[in-house]
Amino acid sequence: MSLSVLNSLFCFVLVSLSYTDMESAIKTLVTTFVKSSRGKENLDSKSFQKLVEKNLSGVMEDASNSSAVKEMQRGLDENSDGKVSFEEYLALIGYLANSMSQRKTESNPDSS
Ligand SMILES: [Ca+2]
Repeated sequence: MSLSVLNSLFCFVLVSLSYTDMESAIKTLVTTFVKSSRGKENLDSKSFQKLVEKNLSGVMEDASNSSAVKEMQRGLDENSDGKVSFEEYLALIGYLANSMSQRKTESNPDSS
């Protein structure tokens, strides 16, 4: 698939008025980051703490423990700039998605 085809598909996604569950989930991931960073490219420590506490307390035990969240932020900070970029944030989402899918597999041994 050429880049121009991908671009026109992506434009279609952006103007679509109704989303599937998966599209809504992706949109939520993006808007949550953009809102938390107030449109900037990176989340500072405080914004990251708020994002985690407000949005991930159902899947992360330590979501409201500020030193645990800080430790996690250090683990995500690939370029060591003390901030969380969109890519670093996606690494956290990927990690959470992966552990959710592992839990699902464990609780559903017949499906293997
Ligand atoms: Ca960083």
